[in-house]
Parts: sequence; structure tokens; C-alpha cells
Amino acid sequence: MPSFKSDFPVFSHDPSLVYLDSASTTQKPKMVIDALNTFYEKQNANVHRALYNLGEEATNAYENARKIVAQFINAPSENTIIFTKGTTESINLVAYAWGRKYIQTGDEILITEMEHHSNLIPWQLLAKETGAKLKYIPMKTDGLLDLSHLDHYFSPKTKLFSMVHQSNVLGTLNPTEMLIQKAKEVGAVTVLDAAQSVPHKSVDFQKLGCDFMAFSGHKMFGPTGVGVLVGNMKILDKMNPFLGGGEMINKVTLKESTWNNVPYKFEAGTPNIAQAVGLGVAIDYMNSIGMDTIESIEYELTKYALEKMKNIEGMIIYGPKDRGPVISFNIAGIHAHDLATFLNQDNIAIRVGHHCAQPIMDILGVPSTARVSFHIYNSKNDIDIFCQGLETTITYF
Ligand code: 7TS
Repeated sequence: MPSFKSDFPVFSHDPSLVYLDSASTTQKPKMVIDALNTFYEKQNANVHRALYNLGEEATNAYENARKIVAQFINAPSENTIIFTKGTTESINLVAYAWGRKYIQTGDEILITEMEHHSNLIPWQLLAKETGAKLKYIPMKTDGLLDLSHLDHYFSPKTKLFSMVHQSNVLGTLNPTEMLIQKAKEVGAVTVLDAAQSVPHKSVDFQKLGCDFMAFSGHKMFGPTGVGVLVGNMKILDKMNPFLGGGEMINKVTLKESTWNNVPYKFEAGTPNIAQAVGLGVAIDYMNSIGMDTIESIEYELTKYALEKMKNIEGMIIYGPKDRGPVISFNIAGIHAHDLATFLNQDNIAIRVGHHCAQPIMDILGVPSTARVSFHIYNSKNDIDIFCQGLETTITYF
């Protein structure tokens, strides 16, 4: 299995670090860190307004990043790519700018019980404000969606359907295309939370067929503070603005104003320019490896970890057999927080808690889980060290 650890400076800075929390955020390759420095050293100016060379260079770098993103996910045009702060902001943008315009009392919003809070709270808020009903496709205790009564959930009242592509807690790979198709058949607008899929495999926006898709740069080797909403241009065009301010306007008078074209209508104020440029370079990095290679490395790591973890005394692993590179677990008799604290003494970084998906914890009947998640800088050796750390912790307790 190829090793990409040397591309990531954090591991030369701290060679003993075993980083198993990439579902939270990934480490950054040198290429991306260098691109941020280069931007600030050589290209920094505000975008879309300066008539001087530096401003044009910054604008070109920012707009080039938009093209790279569009190609990466096969968007129909770079104009459908809106830079946001991250997945959370992307989903809120739809809930505010589309939802507040189109959702009414009596309408239904459909999501699943498997959602990260950022694909749940915006819809709860919208439902409360508009008098719409929020419904959930259930999740079973095995970590799969319960698809047995879909016709009960999808109806002509369903105006919006939003779902997670790949679960951040259980790694579940959902039957996304089938569910999007179901939603379309009843005329619903569809949103996909792709925060945990775009960083790990090839994702084709047009093939998936959803109206909106959201993801975060920082989970795919990019900087924090930049994410993407890609959307259906016909819908984007008709939506209300999200935030008001500079750049999103066409003509402003003291009485009323008109809006700029998409995507600028949704990018009020000075955007995260360097971060967007950094995200473009992160995608260049992923492309240079190949998304299929990334997916197969992670598949092998996950399979290896599942096999090893299974043999540890008291181990309870949650979620289905086929999954993305995420494993949630508990060890009987040891609190997940104690596990993380003990592993940290050996410089092993894992996440514990409800993973911003409290309804999943309720379904599993636990207050929290421990979670390991992988990316291409991980190795089987990391997993061996982690499993050894678990054994030592168990012996202590
Ligand atoms: N959706 C999913 C599926 C996620 O995993 C996350 C973050 C988000 C949305 C929100 O992304 P953000 O970049 O806007 O914060 N997930 C996690 C996690 O699993 N651990 O920390 C953050």
C-alpha cells in the first residue's frame, strides 16, 4: 500500500502522531500550505473589484479554484459552484434562501434519522418557522436506513428531501441515487450532504441527480473556512439571496436593490479567497493520486481495522459491514471518554462523543461512541498501534 505520510508536514513535526480523526478534519499536505503562503506573499488583494494587476491575479486564482471544484464533482458549469464557509453554511443557505421562499404550512420536509446536526437543525428551524412538518426516514440499529415503508415518507406534500451520502458516525453508504429518484418522482427539491463522501471517492454531481450538494474543504485536505454548495442553476436563479452586502448586488438604491448573477448573488462580502485557492490545490493533490486509488487505500485500511478490532475483548462495533473509512465502537465497561484520554497518552488521536448526530446515539441506545476515521496518510501500522493502545487501556481498567 503506498504511503502518503511524507506529503503532510504535521507528521515530520510529530513523528509519533497516530491521527485517526480525519472525519472531523484532515491534515494538510505541504502543497496546500505552500499555496496559502504563496497567495499571501504574492497574490493577495480583494477579488472582483480591483483594476490593478494584483487584484486581477487574486480574482483569477479565486475563479480558477471554482473551475477546479466544478470539474472535480462534474458540475454542469462553474457558475453553479458557490463558495461558503463549509457544509453547515451550504445547507443553511438552501434552508434560508430556498426554504423561506418556497416552504409553507402543511408542506413536508423529509430527511433521515442518520443526519449530522447540520443537516437536521436548519430543517427543524425552517419547519418551526413555516408550520411545515419535518419527517424522518428511520435508521435501524444495524446502521442502515429502513427502506421498507418509503411510500409512507415520500408524498406529493414532500417539498424538500435532504440526506447524508455517507454517515460520519457509522460510515454507512446510503442508496442515494434511488432515494433522490424517489424524491424527484413526488416533485421534491433534493439536497445531498456530501461532507463525508466527496473527500473519499469520486462523486459525480450530475450523475447523482440531486438539486444541491454540500461539502467542506477542510475534510479534503483544504483549509478551514471554505466549503461548497453546488446547485441546480434554474433553482438558484429564482432563490432569494442569503446574506446581504457587497458583491451580491447589481443595482442598489435607497428604496430597493437588485441582485448579482449566481454564484455571486450568494457570496456576499469579501470571500475566503486564500482558502478557496487552497481548496483548488487540495483537489489538484487528490487528482494527482486519483480518487479511485484513495478509495481503495481507505477500503483496505478499514477492512484491516475491522478485522483487528473484532478480536479485542469487549469490543462493540456499530454500523454495517460495507462502509466508508469510519468505525464507531465502544468497549464494554469503559467510558468512551476514558478511552480517548488513555489513547491520547500514547499520542493516538480519536474522537469520542455523539459526533453531532445525537439521534443516532438514541437509536444505538448509547450516550456516546468512540470513533476512528482514516485517510491516505494512515497506515496499517497506525492501526496496529491503535489496537495495542486499546489492549493496554483494557488491561488498566
Ligand atoms: N455533514 C456531515 C456528514 C459531517 O460529517 C459534518 C462534519 C458536517 C456535515 C458539518 O461540516 P462542517 O465542515 O460545516 O462542520 N462532521 C464532523 C465530524 O464527524 N466530526 O467533526 C465534524
